[in-house]
Amino acid sequence: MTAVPQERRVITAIPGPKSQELQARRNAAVAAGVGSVMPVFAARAAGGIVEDVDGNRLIDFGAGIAVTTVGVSAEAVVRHATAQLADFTHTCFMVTPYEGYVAVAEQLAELTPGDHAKKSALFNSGAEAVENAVKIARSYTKRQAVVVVDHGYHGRTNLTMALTSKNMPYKNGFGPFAPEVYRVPVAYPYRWATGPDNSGPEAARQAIEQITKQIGPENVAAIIVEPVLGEGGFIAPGKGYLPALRDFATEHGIVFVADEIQSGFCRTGQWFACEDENIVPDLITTAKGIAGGLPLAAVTGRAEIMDAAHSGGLGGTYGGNPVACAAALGAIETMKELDLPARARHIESIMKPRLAALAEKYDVIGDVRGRGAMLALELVKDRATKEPAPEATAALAKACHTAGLIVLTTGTYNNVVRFLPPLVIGDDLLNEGLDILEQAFSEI
Ligand code: PLZ
Repeated sequence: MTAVPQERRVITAIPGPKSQELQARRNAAVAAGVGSVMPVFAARAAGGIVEDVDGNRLIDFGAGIAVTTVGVSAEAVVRHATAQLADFTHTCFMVTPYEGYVAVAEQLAELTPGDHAKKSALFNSGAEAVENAVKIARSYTKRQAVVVVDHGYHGRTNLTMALTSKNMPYKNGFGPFAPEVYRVPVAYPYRWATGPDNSGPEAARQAIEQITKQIGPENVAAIIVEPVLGEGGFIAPGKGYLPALRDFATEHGIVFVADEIQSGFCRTGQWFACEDENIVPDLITTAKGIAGGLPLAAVTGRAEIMDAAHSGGLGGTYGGNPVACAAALGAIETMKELDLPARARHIESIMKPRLAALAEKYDVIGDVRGRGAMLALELVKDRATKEPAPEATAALAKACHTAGLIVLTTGTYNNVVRFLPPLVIGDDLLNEGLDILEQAFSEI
C-alpha cells in the first residue's frame, strides 16, 4: 500500500493550480462527452484518502463508484496482480486458458447465493456482463423479451442503454435502441403513493400484470433487476417485491437476473444484496468491487442456463484478463479475511444514526435510506409534495468537494446524495466526512 497519510488535508483551493492545468490539457484532448464529478486530478490514494496533484487529501465517500471496496491498493490485490504481471499479462482465455480465470469462477460459484451447480463467464465491464446475461437467457429460453424496471441502470452500451431507464445523460440522442425491452414499475418506498409498506406487493402486482397483459410471460427470456437500485437513487425495493418477481419468473420459466454490479461484493452488509430477502437468482451479474479496481465482470448462474449458449458463443479478447483475475482473487481473499460484510454493517451503524440526525435538523432531507455502506439522502424542496431538489443536491455536493470530501450524487431526479466509502476506511475519517457533510448542510 502506498503510504498516504489517512488524514484530510486541504492546502489549496479545490481544484488547485495543478489540477486546473491538467483540466485545461484534458479539455483540449479528451472528448467532452466523458464527464467527471470533480475537476480534481488524483496523484495517489490509499485506504479512505485520495491525494490530488496539488497535495490535497480528500476523504473518499465514493470508492470510484463502488469499486474499491477493499481499498485502492489492498495488499493482497497488489501482491497477486504484481505476481501475475511478472508471469504474463495476456494470452487470451479463448486461445490458451489459465488457472486464474477458473479460480475466479470457482470463487463466484462458492460466494453467490444458492447451492445449485453454478458456472461463470468473465468479461471486462458491468455493461458487458449484463449484455451477456441477456444473450445467455435468450439462448436458454429461446425467447426474446427482456423485462427491466423503472429507475433501473445497466450500462452505456447499446443494449444496456435500452435496459437503462434514465434519458439524460445516458441515452439522449444515442438511439435507436435495441428492441424487445420492456419496463415495469418498481417498488420505490419513499415515492409510493399509498405508502412505503404497500410498495412491495402493489408494485409487484402491477409489474406482473403488465408482463402478463402486454408481453406474455411465455415470450419473456429474462427479468433483470438491481436488488438495490444504484444510479436510480439507492432504492431498496419495498419488501415483497423481489420475492414476488422471483416466484413469477420461476412459474413461467423466465430467467431471473440480479444485477449486483453496484450492490454486490459486501457493499450492503451481505456478500450480495439479494440475500436480504433470500432471493436466489438464476443469473447474477457482478463487476466493480470484484477486482479491487481492475476491470473485471462476470455472469454467474445455474450451470444448465450458463451452458445454453453454443461453444464459442461467449467471449471477448480481454474477458477475464489474467491480471484482473489475480486482482479479484486478492480482493476476495481480503473480503474474507477482513470480514468486509461485517465491516459494511459497522459503517452503517456509524453513518445511519448521524444521517438520521441530520434529517431531524434539515427539512431538505426527505429520506434517509440504504443498507451497509450503500447509503443515501434524498433531497426535496418540500416534504409534503416530495418535489425533488436537484439544485440543493448539486450545491451540497459542491460544498463537500470544496471542503475535501468526495461524495457522489445519483437518482432519476438528480436529488440523491450517495455514500459509498471503501469498506476499509477508518472510523475517524468516516466521522470527519460526516462532520463535513453536516457543515455543508448548514451552508446551503
Ligand atoms: N449495472 C447496477 O451500477 C455501473 C455507472 C457510472 P460498467 N454503474 C456506474 C456511469 O455513469 O457510467 C453499473 C451499475 C449496474 C451495470 C453497470 C455498468 O457497469 O462497468 O460501468 O459498464
